Amino acid sequence: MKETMTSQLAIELEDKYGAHNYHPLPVVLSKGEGAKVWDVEGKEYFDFLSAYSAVNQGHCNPKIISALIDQAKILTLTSRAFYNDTLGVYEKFATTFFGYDKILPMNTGAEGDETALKLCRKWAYTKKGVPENQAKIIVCENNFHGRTITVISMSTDPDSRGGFGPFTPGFITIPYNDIPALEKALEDPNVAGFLVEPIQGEAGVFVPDDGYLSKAYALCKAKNVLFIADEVQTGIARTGKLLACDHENVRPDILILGKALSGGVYPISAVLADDEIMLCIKPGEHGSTFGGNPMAARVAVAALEVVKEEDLAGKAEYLGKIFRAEMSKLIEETTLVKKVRGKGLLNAIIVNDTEDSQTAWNICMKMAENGVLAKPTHGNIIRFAPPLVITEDQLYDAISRIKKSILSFC
Ligand code: IF1
Repeated sequence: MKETMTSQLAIELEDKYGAHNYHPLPVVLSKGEGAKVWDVEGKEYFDFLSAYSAVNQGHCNPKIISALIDQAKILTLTSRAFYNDTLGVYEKFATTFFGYDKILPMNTGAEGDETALKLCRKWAYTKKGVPENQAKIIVCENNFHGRTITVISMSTDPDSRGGFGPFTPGFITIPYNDIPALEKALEDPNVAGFLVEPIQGEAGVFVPDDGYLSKAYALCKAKNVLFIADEVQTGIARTGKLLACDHENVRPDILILGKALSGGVYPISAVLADDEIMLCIKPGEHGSTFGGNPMAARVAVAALEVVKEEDLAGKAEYLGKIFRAEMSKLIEETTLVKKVRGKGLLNAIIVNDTEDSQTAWNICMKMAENGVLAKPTHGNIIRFAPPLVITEDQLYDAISRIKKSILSFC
């Protein structure tokens, strides 16, 4: 007899049979629609994490789901050993949508970053003339680009890299949002690229100074170094523009996308670049079994159409201003909230406590009780990133629940 699922049972099953590589909030979700999710017992929540900005188009977006279901009945996977009738259509759509010559389709964000690193190194050896195996890539402290060995080799977070050595060489680490430090690092003639998040998400929604991205881009261009933007979390309208780099009119030499490229329906990532860079990788030099499969091709086109048809960037811009204005009022009302920061609907509050305090976690537990789901990033920072389809009324409703939760600790 099939056991009736309960939250408790779900948690027990995961604890007994699953790796313990996460510490989730004790909420067991079973349904999602738009900006809302429901747990196994039917309790309703506003989702203010959006699976780390993968569900920008809303949970189970009907247009994306119907593209998935439609293609699933026809052809799901061919591998790239053969052509198929969906990939080229997607590639033309996506390169036109973002304004690049070519796209290299992958699956996860980490694979997107890995692909960008390989592309940058290949370009360094074949086009810039960097001696073989001498290419260096500049990265920023407190970055987050994924969990593979080479990607954590770039990380400065002990939790991400501790105990996983030895690490991949060839990275120079500089402070984020520090133009002089970048200028100095660029003096090394073997530098091939600068990989940067336009806003550091995991680090706690660190928004760099206005002009940082454009100055960094100019410095890279002056030294014939590729500007590589990891927009896996900040892209696809999350920060109020299609790409976070658009806020400064910076066009990355290599653009990395993931997460909401599928609206959270399917693992899809991509790297976009112009021919001079992209064609450095020759047939047989890179790929993946599922990269650019027909399901991903159909889902990604639908997900991007939703972004444009529903003006999700405009919504994120407008609603994000309301969110920050309302949350900033808390700074006057309680010492518990030290700062509010973000762009579009990628925001965070800094809880006036130390990194290792339980306060942020306890606030998230109270918010869950009050019907809003969010999770602390580092210790005392709570990220707020609802689906971009949230309505203004829903946003105000969620804000009042968030305020009530925070003020219950005062
Ligand atoms: C986890 C963090 C966020 C990303 C950026 C690449 C990737 C990510 C800017 C890799 C992925 C996810 C990974 C997930 C939780 C989440 C996360 F907390 F880990 F750091 F969003 F901030 N570039 N971020 O944010 O993409 O391979 O996961 O598809 O690992 O716990 P992925």
